[in-house]
Amino acid sequence: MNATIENLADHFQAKVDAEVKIEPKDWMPEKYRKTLIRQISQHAHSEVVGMLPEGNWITRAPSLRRKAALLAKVQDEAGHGLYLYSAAETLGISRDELVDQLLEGKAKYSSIFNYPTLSWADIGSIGWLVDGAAIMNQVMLTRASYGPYARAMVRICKEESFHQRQGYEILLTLSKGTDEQKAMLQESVNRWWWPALMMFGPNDAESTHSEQSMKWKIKRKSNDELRQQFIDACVGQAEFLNVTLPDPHLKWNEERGHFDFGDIDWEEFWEVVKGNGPCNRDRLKARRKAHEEGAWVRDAAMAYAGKRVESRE
Ligand code: FAQ
Repeated sequence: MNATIENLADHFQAKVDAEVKIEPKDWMPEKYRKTLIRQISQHAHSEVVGMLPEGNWITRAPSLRRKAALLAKVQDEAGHGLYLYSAAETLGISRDELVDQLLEGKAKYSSIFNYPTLSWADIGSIGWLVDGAAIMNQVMLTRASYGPYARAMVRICKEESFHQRQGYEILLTLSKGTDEQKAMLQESVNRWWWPALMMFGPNDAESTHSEQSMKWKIKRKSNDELRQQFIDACVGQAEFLNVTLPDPHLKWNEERGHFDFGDIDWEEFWEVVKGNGPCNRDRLKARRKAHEEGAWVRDAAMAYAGKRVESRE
């Protein structure tokens, strides 16, 4: 690093340490820019791909009220994707490039969305556990050092909180229902619990980016810290639902002041991340199809935008 870059880097870190937000036109280390593009775009892709498992149940929601809420939730996820793509674009990459990376299978998105939704209870479990895990992770991101990302996350977190409640309420209704409904609830929680814990990413010792991202105040808490917080919060919520979390090792540890829990199947996690989960291929196929079938909408929008520019000239 030459002297000037070193000065700039020191100044940048001092700003981060002093909690001054970094804005798009400010100088930033190239690795900070790249880390943000990576994380924000993975997050945007997750929101967009995340519409698929739930979208699968819109036509089969058990009542008009449930259908309206689910439809609104899925639309919210599309909105989150859009705010996040916009935040990533402020870092000097275009949305087209980001979307291409997803469609070509080069970009990651959250492992959780590669699991199927097999019953109506899964819509409740996604709200409770998947949105619950997402909020646990994302509240810290409302204080991320990069201004456009932090500001996008404020609204996203508010909406995710509503999503979490609508999911929990679905499960609460099932928990007071027939034996069949209670069994459906338990079966669904059995399937979603471990994948939800994987959402927080690898253990701290295996996490390649955490240390630097925490120094840059992109992340404020480590993967393991957040996972533990999530588990601690879920145990009481599960009791209230009268449901058993599928982990025989789950036990309060007085000394640690936290619940101990069993081993996560990291082999499964990495297989899903590598593209070999139960639905990876279907998810990308569905996104590619949507992109191709939406080409005329993009063309029409661009033609209209072109006309407006022409008429102003
Ligand atoms: N899945 O070094 P770390 C939602 C990758 S949104 C796939 O620990 P980092 C809303 C990671 O990218 C859910 N890959 O990485 C919703 C890295 O690979 P790379 C998404 C994962 O970035 C609800 C490698 O492993 N949320 O649910 C996963 O410091 C319902 C090493 O990992 C966000 O994206 C994973 N689970 O920490 C929507 C939040 N975990 O890039 C619809 C923002 C790790 O070097 C319905 N992101 N990897 O090739 C973050 O907070 C972070 O990026 C972490 C990972 C915590 C996900």
